[in-house]
Amino acid sequence: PLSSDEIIAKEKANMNNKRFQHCVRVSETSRKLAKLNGYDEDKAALAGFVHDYAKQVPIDEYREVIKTQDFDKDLLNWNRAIWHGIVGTYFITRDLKITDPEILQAVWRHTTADTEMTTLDKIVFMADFIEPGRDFPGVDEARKITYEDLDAGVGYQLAHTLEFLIENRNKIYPRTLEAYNVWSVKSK
Ligand code: DGI
Ligand code: FE
Ligand code: FE
Ligand code: FE
Repeated sequence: PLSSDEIIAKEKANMNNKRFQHCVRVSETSRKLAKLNGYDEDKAALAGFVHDYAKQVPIDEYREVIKTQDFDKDLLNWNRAIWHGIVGTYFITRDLKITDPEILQAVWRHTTADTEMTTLDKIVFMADFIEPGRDFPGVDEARKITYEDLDAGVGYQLAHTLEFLIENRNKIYPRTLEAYNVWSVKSK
């Protein structure tokens, strides 16, 4: 495996400083959420740190990887917003030599969420949304809810994201909608 210093150097070289600072804050927030939820803090901090590793990979490179590696070819109909988590796992394994399936799954799910989420999946998903650099209407409520109840935070974020996507007439990734039905909808 690579040393922490090597991972930090590679991450820094793969993105602009603004995104690097976001990744540092997601790492710190993931550590905090891990402590609150009885999860391995170092593992959560690493997953949070690398979650956006591939966010600035060129589109052509993504298309090439989706075509040649074992990814659902329907991904070619999507964009970097969806690719950087799912296909980002490929670049994280290739470049950072991280193979821990729990970390890779949390990165995979960090944008779209999923119908079933592990504690680590939820930690990274929520840390990305509430890290201290985030500033949008509702973020303080999101922080309060998430620190009280991680699952409630997931439901809040998915409803918030769906509202945002629909407001802007964006295409909804089906898995995001399925996750919303599980985590955000009140029981009958
Ligand atoms: O990478 P970050 O900006 O830190 O955060 P993120 O990975 O949560 O990405 C958020 C972006 O992804 C935001 O612009 C909304 C977009 N997104 C999330 N779910 C969907 C989506 N975009 C589309 N088109 N469809 C989705 O279902
Ligand atoms: Fe992201
Ligand atoms: Fe997110
Ligand atoms: Fe992020």
